[in-house]
Amino acid sequence: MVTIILPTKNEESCIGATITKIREVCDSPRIIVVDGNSTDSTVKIAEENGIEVIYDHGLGKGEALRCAFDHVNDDVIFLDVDGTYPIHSLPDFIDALDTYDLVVGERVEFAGDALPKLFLIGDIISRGLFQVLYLSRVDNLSGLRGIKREALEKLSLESDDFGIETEITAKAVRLGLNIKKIPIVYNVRTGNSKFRPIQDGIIVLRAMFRYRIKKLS
Ligand SMILES: Nc1nc2c(ncn2[C@@H]2O[C@H](COP(=O)(O)OP(=O)(O)OP(=O)(O)O)[C@@H](O)[C@H]2O)c(=O)[nH]1
Ligand SMILES: [Mg+2]
Repeated sequence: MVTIILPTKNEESCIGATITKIREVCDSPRIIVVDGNSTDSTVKIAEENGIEVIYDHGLGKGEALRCAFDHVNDDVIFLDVDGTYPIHSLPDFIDALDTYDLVVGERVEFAGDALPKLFLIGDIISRGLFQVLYLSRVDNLSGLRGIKREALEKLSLESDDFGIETEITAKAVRLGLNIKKIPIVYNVRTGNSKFRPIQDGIIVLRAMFRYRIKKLS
């Protein structure tokens, strides 16, 4: 069984459409929203759509995802609700979780202006550095992933912030987990980004080095 986890913070412009699209392509999916105390109608729209909503403790996307991982006992898939990730590919992620520990939506194409120049440069640096440090080519920032429950236990995640995807990727590589990359197109975002290029860029870099040297049990 797989639970689809949707982290949200003020995403009223896209949460409804995302839920509808997931239901169109997945057979009776279990979906939960983990919300970061949105001040708009995000939670209301999710609940009107019959979705269970839980809340993080205000520390960031990483903490939100960890709350959701703890809340369920299933394998998990998580993705941004902002329209950037291809929902039609979710069945491939669900299938891949039969065989793989970690399934990563590898962003191989950026549609239109999906990533502004500064973000694109940051993304190239991040992926290049990850490859140098971990000798592995995986999209360490992709926000569309599936993780098997047993793998989640092994990862012992601790990031509160936007370092979470890098932590997952780094630990999965170092622990020798079975990783499947599914090529995806990254689309233009609906609504406002929560990613702050400088602060969050530094957080990602810190995670990259921390999980290179940290002793893993
Ligand atoms: N629960 C919760 N969700 C968050 C928090 N911060 C961001 N999110 C959600 O996590 C997802 C990723 O945030 P984004 O703002 O899309 O960040 P990003 O994908 O790096 O940046 P873009 O490329 O601009 O989309 C979105 O669905 C957000 O609503 C938070 O503190 N708590
Ligand atoms: Mg996003």
